[in-house]
Amino acid sequence: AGSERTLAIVKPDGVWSNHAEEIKKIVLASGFSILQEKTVQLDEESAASFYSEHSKKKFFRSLVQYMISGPVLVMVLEKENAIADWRMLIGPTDSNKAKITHPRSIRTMCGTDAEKNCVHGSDSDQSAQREISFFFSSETPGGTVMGHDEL
Ligand code: YYY
Ligand code: MG
Repeated sequence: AGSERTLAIVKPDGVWSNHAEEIKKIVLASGFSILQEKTVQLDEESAASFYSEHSKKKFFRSLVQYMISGPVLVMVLEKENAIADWRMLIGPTDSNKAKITHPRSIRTMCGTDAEKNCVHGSDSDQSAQREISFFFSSETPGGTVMGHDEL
């Protein structure tokens, strides 16, 4: 028990399709606190670094291009069991499968396929710590912060 933190991202397709506000409402209605948030434009190097665990996969180059195709909304979420509960809310990786098995999930709501799946969630406590510091520590800023005026 006790509170836990996870990293959530609304990916470029989710920002483009105007789902960021709706997703934030779901986050808050589900009992999470949003501790920090920012909108950032990732560059190729930072997107590749964020997803470095997948660097040998055949989808990696396409994934990096997708992640830099527009701004993303990055949030630190906190609640008891935040990591597993956020993964449960977003649903399975492939939005096409989510539509069948998890019809009420966020990836069903705004994702398209196995790549353009609208949202990210840390998959473990170790990943959450790495990903939160990736975006929110001053040493590794993880992309250019966008003023909301520019969006
Ligand atoms: O953690 P999660 O995002 O659900 O999936 P991962 O297996 O960690 O893959 C990360 C990311 O890679 C996924 O969100 C989309 C992309 N991807 C892909 O483009 N094609 C696949 N077949 C699998 C994953
Ligand atoms: Mg993952």
